[in-house]
Amino acid sequence: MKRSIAYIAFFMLINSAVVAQKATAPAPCGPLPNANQLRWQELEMYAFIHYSLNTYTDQEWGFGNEQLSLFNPSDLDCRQWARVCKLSGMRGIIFTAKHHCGFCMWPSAYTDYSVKNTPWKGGHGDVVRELADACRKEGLKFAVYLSPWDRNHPQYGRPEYITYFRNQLRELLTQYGDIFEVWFDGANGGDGWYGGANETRRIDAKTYYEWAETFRMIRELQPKCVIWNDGGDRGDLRWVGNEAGSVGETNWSLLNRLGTVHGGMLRNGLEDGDSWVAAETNTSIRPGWFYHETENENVKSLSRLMDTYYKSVGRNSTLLLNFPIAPNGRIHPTDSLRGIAFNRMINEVFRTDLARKATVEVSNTRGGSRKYDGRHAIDGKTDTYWATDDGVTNATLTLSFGKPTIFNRFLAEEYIPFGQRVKRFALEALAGGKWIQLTDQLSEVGDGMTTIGHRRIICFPAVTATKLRFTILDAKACPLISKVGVYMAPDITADTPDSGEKRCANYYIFFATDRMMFVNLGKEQTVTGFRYLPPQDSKDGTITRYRVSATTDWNHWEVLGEGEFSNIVNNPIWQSISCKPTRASVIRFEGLRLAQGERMAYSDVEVVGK
Ligand code: FUL
Repeated sequence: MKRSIAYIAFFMLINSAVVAQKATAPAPCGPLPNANQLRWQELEMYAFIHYSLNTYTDQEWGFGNEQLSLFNPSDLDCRQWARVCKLSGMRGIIFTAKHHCGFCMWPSAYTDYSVKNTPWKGGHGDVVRELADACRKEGLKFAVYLSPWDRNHPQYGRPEYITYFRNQLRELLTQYGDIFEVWFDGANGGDGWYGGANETRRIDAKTYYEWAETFRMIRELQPKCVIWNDGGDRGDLRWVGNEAGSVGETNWSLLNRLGTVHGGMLRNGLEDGDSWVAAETNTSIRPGWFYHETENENVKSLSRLMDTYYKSVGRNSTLLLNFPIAPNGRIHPTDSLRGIAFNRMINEVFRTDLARKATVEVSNTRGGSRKYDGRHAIDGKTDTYWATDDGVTNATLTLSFGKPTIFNRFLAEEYIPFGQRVKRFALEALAGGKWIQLTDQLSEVGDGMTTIGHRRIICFPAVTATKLRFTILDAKACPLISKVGVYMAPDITADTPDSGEKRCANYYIFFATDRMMFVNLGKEQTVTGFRYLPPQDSKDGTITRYRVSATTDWNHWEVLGEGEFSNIVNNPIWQSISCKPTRASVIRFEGLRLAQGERMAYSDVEVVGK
């Protein structure tokens, strides 16, 4: 008897050795991420911090001639910023070292337009240094935003400016320790102060900045840094084409190294792209990027932030979430509380992975080997995975929970060091003895069951089921699934709605010309402001320069405000104009300049009154 057991054991050993031999490692598929891109992807969420002279002028874009004396925060505390960001689940901070106005938050040796000529700390302060130190102390990574467009610099638009720009970048890359990312904003509105020239300067964003040389310098000075670049040569990662906080349900981490990138490619990537250029979703916790007191009531709600999380991190992207700094030099309490609640909610949703206790069954295992079997998708390790045989691009993984179990979230991750592969998948739950199809509740296009990549999260109404079947319908090569997870998220739909997004249509609105709108209030009243929500689905007719006037007799008009709607094209949010209390029965709203098209357009307007 003993002998026969020994024989059986011997044969089993031989057999598993044969099986193990058949299971060759899967070959990498298509363009692969490099070590920097992989490290960056693991960050998942990191913060943007917008702070500059704009904070003191209540603007989104400074013109470049703002007074240096404005910068004198009473209570600037970079440690508070870092702590709030950390508690909000952010693993790093990207700081606006220089925004479009050209004001430098560090004492650059190459310009006078910096903190060194402000009253703050008698001109001896350096916000970049304080923040870099605070990040290090809190265990966060640090990165810089350096605006290529500089509305202050006299030589902007000429070749000399490129030397200036690189000198500044060198300062940032050599004096503040490790930098994990550089962010080169593509915005270029043309107008600016430019050392007093006060004119419009147009540049060719593709050629003017000579990015190749700048990139070479970055690689040399900070070899572990990733480059975000929107305006010219391809960087290491890409913009998602909007600032609202979502990337496409289909999101390939690929683009072509050369050629023009248009909106659809930013949103969805390029299935057959020749380079790894993964998506970074950037959005602000408030409507604007800079602090505006008028937006204190409009800090994004928890449900809105969770939606953003699912539509960014849950769609194979990272999330770059902005926290503006208030004039006192701190993150506003509403923003910090909301950020912290956001992180707590993420932890709450993903605390218990119901897949970990389930049994798993797959339709195919690579070489029949234990090394690649389905359990690796639920073992909690990121470097093991379930893999199929070469050529098997249609396969199922079924989780059995043992008893009826309620859940409303599904998560899947691919082993991306070997490339992004899955093109399409399906989810079904066995509820009450019947298989029912689950689809993505947040999908804007189709059923949302397309790419996976680093992480894909599918949200659906809660279902009570004994089994969950995950079917890969199509893939570029044998799928490598490092994780599947199943969760039950709390219902947070009763959360505070975004008060800034209400619609008001109590007025009689009509147009005198393509560029002139009248808002008839019906009766005379005291007006203290006017708000404009640009079109939400197209740039056509979006007003970038405006004039608002008021009358009580259609004869005498009082101008309530005139100016620029900064960054309205990329971030088409409510724009607010305040004015001194003025009696009015009709408001005249003029579109002095449009982003595109001939006819001004709007999604909504609102007259603010007493
Ligand atoms: C935009 C800029 O114009 C905004 O001011 C902001 O910095 C945002 C992150 O990028 O393009």
